Amino acid sequence: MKPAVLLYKKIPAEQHERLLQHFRVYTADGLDAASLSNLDEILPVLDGIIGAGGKIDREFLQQTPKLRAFSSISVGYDNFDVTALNERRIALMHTPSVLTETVADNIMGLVIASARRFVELADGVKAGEWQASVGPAWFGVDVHHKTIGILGMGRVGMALAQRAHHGFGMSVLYTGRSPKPEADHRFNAQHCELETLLTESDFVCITLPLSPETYHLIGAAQLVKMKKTAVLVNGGRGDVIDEEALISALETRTIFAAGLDVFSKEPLPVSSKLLALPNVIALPHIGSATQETRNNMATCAVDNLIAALSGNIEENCVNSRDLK
Ligand code: 8YV
Repeated sequence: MKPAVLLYKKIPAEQHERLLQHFRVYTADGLDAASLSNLDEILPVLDGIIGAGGKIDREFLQQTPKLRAFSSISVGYDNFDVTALNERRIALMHTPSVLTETVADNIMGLVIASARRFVELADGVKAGEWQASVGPAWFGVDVHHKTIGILGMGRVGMALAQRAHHGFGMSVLYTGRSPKPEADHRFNAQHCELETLLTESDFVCITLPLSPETYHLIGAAQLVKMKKTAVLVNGGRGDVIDEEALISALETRTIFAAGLDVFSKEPLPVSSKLLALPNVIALPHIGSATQETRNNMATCAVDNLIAALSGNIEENCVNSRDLK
């Protein structure tokens, strides 16, 4: 009998078809409490699960005693209790690489849009406020030849540095446990302490995953070190920033602006104070949300599930070392 899998996110028909060729496929619309209550009889028979989002903790895993592989249609895996997965020897697969360039495009877009105030000024035009040639009240700040500070010089950080340095002539600073010779060589990038990056950068861009080490890495004490003209961009995870501290810093113009694709709570509640601030661009977590990239992520995640359930966890497995 084919292994049983649960698909809890819509994927392109071609990829759904591939799952059907290999597995008995059950479907659900998400993994929230309401969807889970319909899955009582399915969870205990599952060999694999594929989808994105949801909280996968010990309590969830208790309901899936046969589970061998979880294929997340994402690169981030902060919603998983990896220790609990390891204890149960469940492989956690993810989709790095395929979204790198698209996420970097989005972050660079936020850099430009925040610096040049695209959203605020376009809203002004729509509201009939463009009555004369633009003066200082609508001026932005330059991007080209400024300094970009990248928190997290991983795949996305490298792709962002490529755009910033070679496209916009920017100087690149970055933090991280150790220097990355490839970044230094390709982008003349400089590895530095967080404090130096904050004080010297015109654009501070977060590409970090969420972990106990990165939780609220940017709070009031860090924001106050940034230049008054600086822009903070977050394309990693919302909780890397202390959102309350950021709101205060934007209200008091401690920094110039923020471009945010990710938030502490998603979807961002309409009551969030961030939405009342003119110097904030808030996007609905669209870093990887292009047709091509979401297609590639679904393909990669299906490949990953097929591989993992046939015992191959060489590629794209978060916890392969722990399972050896
Ligand atoms: C999406 C992301 O939120 O991959 C990630 O970690 O943050 C984004 O690409 C996710 O893939 C949802 O489908």
